[in-house]
Amino acid sequence: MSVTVPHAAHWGYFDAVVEEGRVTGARPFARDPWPNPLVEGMPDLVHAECRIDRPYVREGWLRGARRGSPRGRDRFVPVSWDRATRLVAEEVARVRAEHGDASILGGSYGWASAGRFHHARSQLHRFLGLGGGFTSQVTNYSYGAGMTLMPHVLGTNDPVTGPATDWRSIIGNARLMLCFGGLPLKNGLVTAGGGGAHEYVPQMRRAAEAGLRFVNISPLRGDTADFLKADWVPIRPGGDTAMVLAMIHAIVEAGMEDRDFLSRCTTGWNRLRAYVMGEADGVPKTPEWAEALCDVPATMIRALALEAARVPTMLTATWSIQRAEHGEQPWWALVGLASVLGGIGKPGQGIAFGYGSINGMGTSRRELPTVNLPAARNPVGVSIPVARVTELLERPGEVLRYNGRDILLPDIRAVFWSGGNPFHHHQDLNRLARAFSRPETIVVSEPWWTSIARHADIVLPATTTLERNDIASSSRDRFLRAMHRAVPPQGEARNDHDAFADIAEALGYRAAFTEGRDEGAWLRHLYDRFRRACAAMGAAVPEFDRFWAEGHIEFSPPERDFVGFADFAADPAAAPLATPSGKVELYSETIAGFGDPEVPGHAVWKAPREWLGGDLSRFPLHLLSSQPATRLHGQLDPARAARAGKLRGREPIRMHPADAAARGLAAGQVVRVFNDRGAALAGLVLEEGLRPGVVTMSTGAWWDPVETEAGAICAHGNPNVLTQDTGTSSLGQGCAAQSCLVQVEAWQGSLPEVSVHRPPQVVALLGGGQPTQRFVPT
Ligand SMILES: Nc1nc2c(c(=O)[nH]1)N[C@H]1C(S)=C(S)[C@@H](COP(=O)(O)OP(=O)(O)OC[C@H]3O[C@@H](n4cnc5c(=O)[nH]c(N)nc54)[C@H](O)[C@@H]3O)O[C@H]1N2
Ligand SMILES: Nc1nc2c(c(=O)[nH]1)N[C@H]1C(S)=C(S)[C@@H](COP(=O)(O)OP(=O)(O)OC[C@H]3O[C@@H](n4cnc5c(=O)[nH]c(N)nc54)[C@H](O)[C@@H]3O)O[C@H]1N2
Ligand SMILES: [Mo]
Repeated sequence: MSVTVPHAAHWGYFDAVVEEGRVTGARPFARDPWPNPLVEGMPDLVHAECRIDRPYVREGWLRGARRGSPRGRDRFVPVSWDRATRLVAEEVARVRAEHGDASILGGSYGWASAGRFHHARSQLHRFLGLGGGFTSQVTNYSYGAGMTLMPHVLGTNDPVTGPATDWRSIIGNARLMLCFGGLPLKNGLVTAGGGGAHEYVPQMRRAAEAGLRFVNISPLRGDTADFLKADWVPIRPGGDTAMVLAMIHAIVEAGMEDRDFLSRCTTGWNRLRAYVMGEADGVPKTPEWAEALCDVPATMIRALALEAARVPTMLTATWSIQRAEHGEQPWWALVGLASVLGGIGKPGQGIAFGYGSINGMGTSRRELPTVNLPAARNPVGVSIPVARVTELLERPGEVLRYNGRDILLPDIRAVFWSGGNPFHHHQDLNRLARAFSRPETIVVSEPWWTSIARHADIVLPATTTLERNDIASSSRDRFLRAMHRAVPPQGEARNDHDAFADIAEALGYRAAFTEGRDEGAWLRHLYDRFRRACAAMGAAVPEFDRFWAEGHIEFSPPERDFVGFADFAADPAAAPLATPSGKVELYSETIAGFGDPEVPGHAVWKAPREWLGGDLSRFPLHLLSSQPATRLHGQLDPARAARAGKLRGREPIRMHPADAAARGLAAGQVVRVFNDRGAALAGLVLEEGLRPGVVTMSTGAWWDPVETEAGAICAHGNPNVLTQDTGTSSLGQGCAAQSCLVQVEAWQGSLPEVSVHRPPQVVALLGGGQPTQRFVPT
């Protein structure tokens, strides 16, 4: 007997097939125009060998090894839920009493699962917030630099997060779309909060059919779909700012800048112009100047600039190009180019970031509320920019400069992580691991033995999404999804909400945490709030019971195209931007006032430390670590698609055939990718459509450190052992993973086993529930 139940993940809505208490399949949502095959991996996740079957405590921690003890190597001791709950409660109480609330790091960055009630990070924040607060994290890994910059420049992050000028408007009005970083197909498989409709490909197909001309400015030809028939401009990674400044130069030189827009709608054009034309520093930013930096022929830069000045043009850049040293600059320069073209606020023109980064950017959608767990207030006012987590642990008592402020870094004693994996998302993992030896206690809730679970002292086994009821909701999707529980909790796994409710009880605030509701009551409550908010905006939504029975709600798209900044461009005095001047700030007095010569008041060219234009004597290849086609980050790594994508069990590295030939390397071979920060094994794939000198590896292979004759190495191929852990700049302090040089050589040794998809070593239990080994808890 098999039944199907409606459900959802970030990688798409699906119907789970359940047979005899097991999830045996998943069928994509019937209404999805471009269904995501990754949903088929759901059974592999629920019933994975690496599920955490019960609570555990690190053996060394039980013996009293706390601050300074290396994590990630000890065995784990199975404990009961009662004991785990008590240990966590005692630690929270002790650390709060001895060191203060700010000594708990609870930022817990990460994507967790799609359901909005059981969203692990939201549950954790609620639990820690109501208990006295915690040190938190602001911004994100996706566009941390860009989202700090844009409020200064445009007064909003709408062109990054949406709503952004929609595809209908682009298709109907633009003739040219310049795509920095392309519009990679793989990125459109994912919607934060779950998507019922993958509109990414259908929209682009319509654009191609309408005759819109695309230009793919990216080191990788495959960053635009073949059907777009895009011209490929294989730019040097990190060179975008130079190219964009030179396009501005070419347009000004031709006298084609939109003077009306520049004077009505921007401030500081004279400053940016003086810099670009070389009046400020004696270096005109000509296409010839840029060619030497970004390695795009000056003739091509000039031709593209003048074409953009002649025809209605939409500009876009992927989020990844700001995930680099000085990552703020290419985006700021692009706002400058969009202003010079005068397209901001006109139908189908202007600029937005991320049409190529995630499903739903530019999808027509009514502005409606989403379902969300209400956040509890966090009484501790300390937050760090998320990608500075290693520094936080390394430099207590010191100051971190961020966005014009000095943040005094607290001394972190306890770390909580739920629904995120810093050993997936963070850079320079060997350094992160050293920093993770500093706290006294690390508590992690996870369904699987991911690297963050392996670095915990107390491990709480969480249910997977298919073991609970929930609601999926995304601001970038026109559906709302009922997520029905498919199977009971596996092993002793529990919902994060229930685990934190019990810990809150031990600490005396269960009622505040649960508000007296169980899962069912919470879902009705959150849904009713959403329904009322929709009603206030004139949208009728069915009652909960009907929604739940039918499995989803669909909202019809709005009748009118959405054009970002239309009101502002029509009348900047009547609809000013939320910037100090009310206009687009091509020069920002605020940023200039922060006083960092690396980030002056307008977009500038600053050469990165690690890129192909610099010193290549030791590490001559530029490594781009991109989003994986076969996974979402580290999630789904144990599932079928990701496994099938590996070569001899290792993550692929893509390299131009000429670079491989120069090293005597052949396709299919296992290679060692290395620099001074670390080394990883990878399976070699040759790629003609890649700029020579650039190699790419996807993120997400679970970190599997092993000691070999050649030193420590990730046996599996996690690129974050290689990436540099530095802020984009003192302005955004974003993740700069894309500025990374490496070398690649044949792997000569015997192949170490990849064992990270199996549970770690556990101290075995005998019948009575006591560990076989004697240990003395202290
Ligand atoms: N080198 C390099 N690094 C990067 C990037 C890059 O481009 N290059 N990109 C960055 C970006 S943009 C991002 S967004 C980050 C992503 O980084 P993360 O969001 O941290 O990555 P995920 O693997 O999605 O982590 C989510 C974790 O939540 C766990 N989880 C899922 N469901 C539940 C649940 O119900 N309960 C609990 N407790 N846990 C659950 C999963 O097992 C998983 O370990 O990575 C960043 N890192
Ligand atoms: N399948 C899948 N889709 C995903 C995700 C996933 O894990 N899996 N993650 C989602 C998340 S959290 C995010 S934030 C988005 C991220 O979306 P992005 O940040 O846009 O994704 P990336 O793959 O890092 O980069 C896109 C392309 O930019 C190009 N590029 C890199 N550096 C440069 C440069 O210096 N100059 C130029 N011109 N091009 C460059 C690369 O060739 C790359 O293919 O993806 C989302 N979509
Ligand atoms: Mo992201």
